[in-house]
Formats: sequence, structure tokens, C-alpha cells
Amino acid sequence: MAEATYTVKGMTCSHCVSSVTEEVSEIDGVQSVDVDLASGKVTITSAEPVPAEKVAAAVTEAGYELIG
Ligand code: 9UX
Repeated sequence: MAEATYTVKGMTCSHCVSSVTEEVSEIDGVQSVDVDLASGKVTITSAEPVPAEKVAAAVTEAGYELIG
């Protein structure tokens, strides 16, 4: 099991959270995604580590920016 936490810039409402959760959940191997609106933290659990570029691409696809 791998767990990684990233920071996303630009989420300001619960629909933003839904969009990010949906896109990140579609990445191969992702088992769960937890998005905290207040902090912008996105925690991803997966069997194997997910490449950061894939997370960045999914966040961009959702319309936000990965900043950390
Ligand atoms: Mo809510 Mo987020 O109306 O970009 S969906 S602010």
C-alpha cells in the first residue's frame, strides 16, 4: 500500500472537490482519494506508488493546479 499527499491550488467549493476526486480516482491503481477543501490536501492511496506526473495531469484535467 502506498499513500501520498499533494497540495492543489484553486479549489474553493465542494464541487471543486468532486471534480478533483473524480479525475484522480481514474488514475490506474488508485484505491482511494481524500480531498480536504480547507487545506487543499489530496491524499491518494494505491497498491503501488502513483507517478506524480499522472497526479498533476489529472488535477490539470479537472481544472486546478498541483503546487506541491
Ligand atoms: Mo465551485 Mo470550484 O462553484 O472551481 S466548482 S468554485
